[in-house]
Amino acid sequence: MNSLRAFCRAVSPAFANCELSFIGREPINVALAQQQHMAYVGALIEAGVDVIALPALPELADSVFVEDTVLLFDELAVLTRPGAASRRMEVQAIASAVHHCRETVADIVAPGTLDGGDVLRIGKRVFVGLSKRSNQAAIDQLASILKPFGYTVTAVPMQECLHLKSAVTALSDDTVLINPEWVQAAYFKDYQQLNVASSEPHAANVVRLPEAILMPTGFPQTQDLLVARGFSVLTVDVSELQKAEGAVTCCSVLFNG
Ligand code: CIR
Repeated sequence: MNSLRAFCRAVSPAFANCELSFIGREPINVALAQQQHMAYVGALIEAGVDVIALPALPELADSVFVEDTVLLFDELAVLTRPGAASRRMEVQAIASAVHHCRETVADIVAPGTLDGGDVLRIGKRVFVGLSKRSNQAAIDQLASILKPFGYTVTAVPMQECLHLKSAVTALSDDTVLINPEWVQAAYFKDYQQLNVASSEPHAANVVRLPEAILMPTGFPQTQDLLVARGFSVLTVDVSELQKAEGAVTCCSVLFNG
């Protein structure tokens, strides 16, 4: 288990039919989304990640957002039950690949609903957004599944954004990047907190790589804040993925392999 690996799935030709919850629908250039996704995968590979590239699923519009379908811990995997019914088939599509990576695979079951975008793991602590997509039943199931492995699970109420990781992600084991308008900072009181620039509410969603933070282009003030704190920052243009309410964490499931 010493290399960093990631599942990524190519953008579906049906991408323009994506689910939307908190933003309005704008025309999506699917070919450009596919190019941007390839550049995102390229950035992961360049950063030393061993990417497992999964094929596009023509029927499943949102399937590029693999993060929502599975949680990968060192000890086990947890297949989710996404909150949007249109996305549940995505879980079946990734299950066999997941079984190749972990011997223990648990499932979130009805009435639980859970999107991986709501799950923020920092060390042995797991924060789960109580969002439009993820409910208390799933959080209770996850807590029981993870307890034998020493993880503690905390439910975090949230508003005005799709997923917990739209509002807060980890920059390191002791620092989070947070938009305190969308989630209460008190839940993360055990961590140093760096607030996104107030003019860049969507900037909190970043991917923590071993040597750098990967974030979307278009958030220059927050990027400067990270650099001033000593983080090395890589950027990718994900404008077409953002029109589908996605960002950078959602396009990969990172795990130790
Ligand atoms: C959805 O509404 O499910 C997709 N259009 C966007 C999902 C983005 N996922 C994520 O940030 N983890």
